[in-house]
Amino acid sequence: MITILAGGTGAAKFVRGLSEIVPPEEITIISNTGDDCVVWSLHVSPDLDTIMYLLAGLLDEERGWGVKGDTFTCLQAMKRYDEPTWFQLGDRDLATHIQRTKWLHEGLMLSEVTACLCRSLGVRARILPMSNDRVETRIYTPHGALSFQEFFVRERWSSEVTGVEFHGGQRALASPGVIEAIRESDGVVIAPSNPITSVGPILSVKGIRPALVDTPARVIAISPIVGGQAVSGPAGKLMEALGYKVSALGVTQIYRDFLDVLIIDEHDAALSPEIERLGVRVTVANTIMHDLAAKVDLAKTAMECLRTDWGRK
Ligand code: FO1
Repeated sequence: MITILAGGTGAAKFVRGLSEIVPPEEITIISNTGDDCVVWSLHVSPDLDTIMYLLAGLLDEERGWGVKGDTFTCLQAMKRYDEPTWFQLGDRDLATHIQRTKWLHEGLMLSEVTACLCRSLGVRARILPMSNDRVETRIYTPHGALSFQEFFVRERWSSEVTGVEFHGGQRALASPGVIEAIRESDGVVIAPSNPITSVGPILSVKGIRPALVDTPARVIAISPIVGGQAVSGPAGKLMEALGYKVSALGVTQIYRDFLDVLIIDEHDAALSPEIERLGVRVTVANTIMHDLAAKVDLAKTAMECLRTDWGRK
């Protein structure tokens, strides 16, 4: 069993490659829910849905979110009611949010709802929300706090960032199966996701970070920072705002207490000695996943890192 900590488009690309070489029944994905939002009274879980759609063969892989070939007729109609339409929900995607919201109102937990949605869509890998409790990523700016989607989509991450909070994280309990997956896996992979706002909320949930520190499984991560820049999105901006170096070294600092191996890009090979001085082994590979072959190659590298005999933890 391989457990992946995932959030956003980088994770989806990695899981796409992994799904070509590991049977779905052997994959558990622990997904960020700090980006969840309520749109038109519907509960939207973007990172859960991205992985779910990917594994169901429904994801718009070019955009990195939503359902491929979706239409936006409802969104256009909502404009006539002066409802906010900056967060674009497609018509087919809406069915997922309507169903999720219905089941949540009927009293199911988010993890149960996710399992039901996955079953309906034929997803055989296990997708677990990090928590059934609400953990909300808040981005602080000089003009006040924004939710993650306000910062990321509405403001196109242009606001100055003065802080990040995972509101509710310390009280939140890991959802059923999360701690066991980390403890009992053959390996744990932190996907090449934003370490602050995709992986950070997962690590904020009570018990998850200690489980990563204690697990007998090897824990590896793939750096989402290449050549001093995020491969996509605001990871660099957020790392800088929180005082980390925008480099694979900064990624190491964030994960250092539980990380065994960091996969860094070929462009960053020169950082290897400094990273290894922090007690983390390094593997150098092409981490830019432009096509399916590159996604599969990176997944194979990650699986080799889990298998290589580097001695015990
Ligand atoms: N990202 C955008 O950049 N613009 C959107 O309008 C947008 C809508 C959207 C709807 C459903 C969904 O599941 C994801 C959506 N995303 C959109 C992506 C989302 O903001 C990000 O993938 C994550 O929250 C970051 O991991």
